[in-house]
Amino acid sequence: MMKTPLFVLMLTLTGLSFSAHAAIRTVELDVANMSCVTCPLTVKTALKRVPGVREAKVDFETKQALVTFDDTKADVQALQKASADVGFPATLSK
Ligand SMILES: [Cu+2]
Repeated sequence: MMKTPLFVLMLTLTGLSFSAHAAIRTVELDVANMSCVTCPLTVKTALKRVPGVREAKVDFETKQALVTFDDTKADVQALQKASADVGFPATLSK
């Protein structure tokens, strides 16, 4: 009967560390000024350099960026600034 409390404790600790570290969020941005197929690469690189960004997909056809980031380290404003700094102002879609 010693294993049950330990197991419960481990679950509790895992749950706590999750809520403290991982607040993963995905947003869609409308990106302005993308005029050729290499523009999305510039935006993608800029977005991925923002601390906390896990993934960035930038689509030339739809002019949109799909960005997944850790909410405790980055925010939409930081993403917008990174994109604008390389010449592509971005706004939150929808
Ligand atoms: Cu271009």
